[in-house]
Amino acid sequence: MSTSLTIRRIRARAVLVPLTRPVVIRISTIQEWPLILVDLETDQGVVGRTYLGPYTAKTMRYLVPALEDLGELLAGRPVAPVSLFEEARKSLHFVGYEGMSAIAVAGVDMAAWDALAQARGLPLCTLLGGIVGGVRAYNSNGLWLLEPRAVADEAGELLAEGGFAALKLRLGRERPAADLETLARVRDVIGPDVELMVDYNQSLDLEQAMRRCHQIDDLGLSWIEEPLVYDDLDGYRTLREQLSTPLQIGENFYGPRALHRAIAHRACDLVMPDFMRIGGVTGWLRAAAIAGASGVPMSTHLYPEVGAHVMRVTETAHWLEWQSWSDPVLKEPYPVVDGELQIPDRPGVAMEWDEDAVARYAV
Ligand code: SMN
Ligand code: MG
Repeated sequence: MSTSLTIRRIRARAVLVPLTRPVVIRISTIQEWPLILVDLETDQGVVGRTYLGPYTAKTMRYLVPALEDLGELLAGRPVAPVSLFEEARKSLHFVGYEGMSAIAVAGVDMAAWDALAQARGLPLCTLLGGIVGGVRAYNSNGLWLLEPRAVADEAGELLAEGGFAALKLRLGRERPAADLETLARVRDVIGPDVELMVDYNQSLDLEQAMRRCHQIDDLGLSWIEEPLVYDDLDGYRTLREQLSTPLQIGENFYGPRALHRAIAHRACDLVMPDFMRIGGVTGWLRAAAIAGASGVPMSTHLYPEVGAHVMRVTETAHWLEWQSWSDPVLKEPYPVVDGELQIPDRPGVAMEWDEDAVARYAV
């Protein structure tokens, strides 16, 4: 049976949502989280929804018109996500399909998958061949580059937020000793059994990374994420050969081929694509096939709702990154129970906007 759903237009709205715990990393501090709310309207009344979180408020000025332009291009087309993905991407070949182009296409893709699943009356993971359920998650809501004592206190709070068994800590302070003190204090608070990941957010050069990663290599960490600038695959490979802790990268992969390149280059042990960069659900499924065939564990980056659905059908599914940053604009945020994000048994990805909140945070 062919789909009877056709695209009418794409509506994109920018909001700035206040963060309970501001993001503090070496390269910036973020107090309010920018979100573009994407509504893919169909002629049949179904509305596919997703959001994009492009890190800076100003970026939204370029992405909103790009999304609306794609809506004009695709108006009248059937809601067939893979075909839409190809057409949207090809329309941007000349400008290149990384960066803003890729992010806009990912937004269309995620909204299209949501619309299709809604129209079929199935949760997205069911449409993809999986079963609704929980997905093991780590709490990534905090533990930024604050003073060591404050970070340790926060670690206790974060564990209690949803019965979590894993947390991610940010590293890369000016003084390596302050990072080490933070790790020791956090471990004291959480005990030996909680899994701990660390993220340097690309803040080190190779020489610093060698020194600083060796200092933490025997702490039983679950992974060390992005110590180097994201595209230095040679550096990552060198580092990986020296470390026993798994090296994690992927939030900056633009498209499945970037993931393939990193794995083929032996630059990492683990991968964690971001939905707006890997190419939404379509890009994720293609990347997951490569990670699966290579035996590389795959985790999500941001986008916990759509992330939960695709993790249920990902061969090497590892950890879901959980943040509650979009919760303020959602009517019914996904619950966390015993450290697992629970997929609701509702059609699509089931994200309806809380329109009062959207009006409050509109920019
Ligand atoms: C991150 C995510 C969002 C904002 C800043 C940093 C981080 C992560 O790299 O992996 O969670
Ligand atoms: Mg990261």
